[in-house]
Amino acid sequence: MAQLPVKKRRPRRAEPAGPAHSECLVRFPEVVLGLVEKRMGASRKTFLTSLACSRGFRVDDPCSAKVTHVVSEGNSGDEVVEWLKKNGRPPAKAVGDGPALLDLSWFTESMAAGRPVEIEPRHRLRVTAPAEPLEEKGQVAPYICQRRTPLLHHNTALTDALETMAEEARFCGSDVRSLAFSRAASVLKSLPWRVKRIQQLHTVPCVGEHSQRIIQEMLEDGMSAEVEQVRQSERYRTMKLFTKIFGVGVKIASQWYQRGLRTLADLQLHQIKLNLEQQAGLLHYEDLNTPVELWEAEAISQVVRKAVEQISPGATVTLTGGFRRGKPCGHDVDLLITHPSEGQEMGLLCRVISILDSQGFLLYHSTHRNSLPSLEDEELWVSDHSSTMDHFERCLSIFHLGDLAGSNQGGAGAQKLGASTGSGASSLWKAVRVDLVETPYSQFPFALLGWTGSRNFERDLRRFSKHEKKMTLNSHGLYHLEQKIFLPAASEEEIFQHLGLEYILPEERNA
Ligand code: 8DG
Ligand code: CA
Ligand code: CA
Repeated sequence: MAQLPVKKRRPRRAEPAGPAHSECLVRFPEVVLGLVEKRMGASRKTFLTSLACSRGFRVDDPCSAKVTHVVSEGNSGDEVVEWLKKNGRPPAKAVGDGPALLDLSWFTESMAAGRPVEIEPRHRLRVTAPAEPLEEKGQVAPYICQRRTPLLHHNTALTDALETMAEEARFCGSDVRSLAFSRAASVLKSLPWRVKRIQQLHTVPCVGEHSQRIIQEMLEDGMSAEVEQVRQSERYRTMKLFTKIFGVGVKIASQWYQRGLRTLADLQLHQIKLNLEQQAGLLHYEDLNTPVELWEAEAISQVVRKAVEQISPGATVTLTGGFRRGKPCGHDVDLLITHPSEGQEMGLLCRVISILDSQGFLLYHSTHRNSLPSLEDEELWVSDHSSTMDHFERCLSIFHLGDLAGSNQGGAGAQKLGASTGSGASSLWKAVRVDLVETPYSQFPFALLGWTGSRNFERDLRRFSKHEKKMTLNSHGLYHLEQKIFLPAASEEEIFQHLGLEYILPEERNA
């Protein structure tokens, strides 16, 4: 990591990089840094500017409209916004419209990596000033991707009830009904107020008649008899038990239920034939249904990162899925692997898997080969499945998470504990589900958007693209169906721009 000199404070107006810097070779034309002098001081700013230029970054006056990444040290997000305003930068029209406001940690990591690293939630400065509302007062946008949906919201009891109903409908094979409940739950999560009366929802979209009935019951009685009945029902409980086995979907669980099976032990009693995935799922049932915590996800990311760097220096590993949306825990770990030189990523995943396997990290894995003939094939983008297709090389795995917290040495720790015979709460190690995906650099922003979720957010983003913009969006790219062109993007922000949508931060996609 770059050694930074001790801070020196000298109040002076921010200045653009001098002529010496402009002579440096620009390697990242899409990124323009602006360093905030407040608290950083002029001499340190000059040093950091030279450092950035020597690494191929453009640096400009932070108040310039060209700046895409504003970096500051020791200031809060609000202080930076205030400082920019005072120094003449026009205010952003909406949250997300304007440069990313970043802590120095993003800068130092980027300098160390020799390229702009992926912006993670921890890099962003929090702006608490009231955001420009996305919707007119009293109006809620119809598509989830037009709304901001935080992780913590005001209507948890109602959304839990609706999500139970959505799950029950899915267990019955009624995807349409399930989606309706799920959409109603999503919209309630986005409301910046607590629902107290059903009348408040009359102008809110996506809350159908049945959802309204459930909500009304909840508001009047504090519970819904219908939801409680579902939760207590033998079928719902059994379906939940079975579908929580990795590799078991609604169809199989339903067949087992029809045959009279009710417990995990029944699977053995009835000598049910399980595939390898399901066998692993059953063997590690308890662990795989214990939430994965953020530190565990980060420890696994680090193990994968080490293996990746061993094979291909410069390649990156990005933690995505729910953790990228700011969730403190999740049901699995989703990792995207790419390399800034297009083509260098090819075969990487396969070799990473083989290293991880030899280090004793993999309890189970199954790789899915890239089956994509050619993205240039227009038929592919016009077909019905185009928006959900995902042809990346990927691996569904179960990781052996050793005593990483104690040893902080992935391989060594896991090997030491590799002889453990079982998982479970009392064991020193834990089985964790991990999805690994290899993506070409040019498709990375699309893959990142696609794998960040939530599923509801993604579904509506694709629906919006198709119905409102005549475009097909998936984890590989964005295709304009009428103009018959691909719309490339170097960041998630650019994809939102192509779609004419305000940028929604990952933490606001918890629909
Ligand atoms: P959790 O693990 O925290 O409980 O939730 P999550 O991270 O939101 O859910 P997830 O099931 O791990 O899925 C994360 C995102 O990845 C979600 O938006 C859906 C997406 N995703 C898959 N499989 C595939 C796939 O095959 N292709 C694409 N493009 N996305 C996928 O889960
Ligand atoms: Ca996940
Ligand atoms: Ca996943």
